Amino acid sequence: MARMQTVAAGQLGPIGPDEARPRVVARLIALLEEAKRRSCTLVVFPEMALTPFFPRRWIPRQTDRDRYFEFDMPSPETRPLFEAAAALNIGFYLGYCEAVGEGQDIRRYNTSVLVDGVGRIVGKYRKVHLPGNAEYDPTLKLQHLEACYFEDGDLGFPVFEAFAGRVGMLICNDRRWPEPYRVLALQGAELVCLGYNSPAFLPDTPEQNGLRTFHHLVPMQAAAYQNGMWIVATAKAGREDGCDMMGQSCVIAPSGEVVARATGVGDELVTCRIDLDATKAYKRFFDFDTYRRPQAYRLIVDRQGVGPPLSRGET
Ligand code: CDV
Repeated sequence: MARMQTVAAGQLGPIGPDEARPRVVARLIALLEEAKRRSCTLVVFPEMALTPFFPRRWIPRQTDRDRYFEFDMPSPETRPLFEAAAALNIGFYLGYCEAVGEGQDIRRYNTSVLVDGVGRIVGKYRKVHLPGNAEYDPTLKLQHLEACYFEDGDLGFPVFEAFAGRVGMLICNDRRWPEPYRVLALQGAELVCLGYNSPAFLPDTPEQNGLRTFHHLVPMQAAAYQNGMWIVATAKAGREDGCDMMGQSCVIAPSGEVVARATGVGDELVTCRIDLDATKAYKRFFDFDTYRRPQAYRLIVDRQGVGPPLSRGET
């Protein structure tokens, strides 16, 4: 039996430095309205979908950083998005900067929420793999200060029953690591929603020769196939705050094939009709119950970085 959903990547063009939340929310609502015309049930928006990607800037004072954070979700400014989604009966994934707590005890995360078709938050994820520097380094051509502005996500990789299936969430750099997908797949995830902000060029990396898009896609395509899952990956695109973003939002099938892809670098809805039951053939092929050998993989959780070779018989 097919479990069909029409899903969309709600790609965003750049968000201006002084673009107020209500203006951004209006852009998100316009994408939801287009999604309704195309019969979508779920729209995946990018990482930090309410603000510019501020970690590429050094902002010394916390009070100045806090304008990028949401202390409530929804807030008076973001509630219209939730109301529009409920009125249109469309769910969404939204990436944003989350602040929790009060006074001296405020914690800040790079977060996403999954919202169902009646405007209810059904899941939250906090980014685990925060790239970049924990301190400002003036010698770098491009700052990336996520590790300075956010704490590591503390919610693990949860999976939620939603949209007729099991849904997990990841954020940007998470997509380059194999472990998150497998942790989601071990909980039966069939669909992974992922928002990202990836520069089109990264100075000081081995990606100067046109490999950026390849390195964006190859881990997701491998993960979709190895774990039997759909992936909807959504970019912030275009030139934002002096930085060209890669765009390339896409939908990846459990076969590992890219089945839908953005063509531009502005606000754009990439839609795809997916069958969650198409995951089954791949999950059956890899048949974790029969073929996985966790006892042989112990090093993956016991060791963080590279160390000496194991002794004979050790795992
Ligand atoms: N926002 C990100 O996580 N960006 C990273 C870059 C900086 C490596 C990414 O994986 O695209």
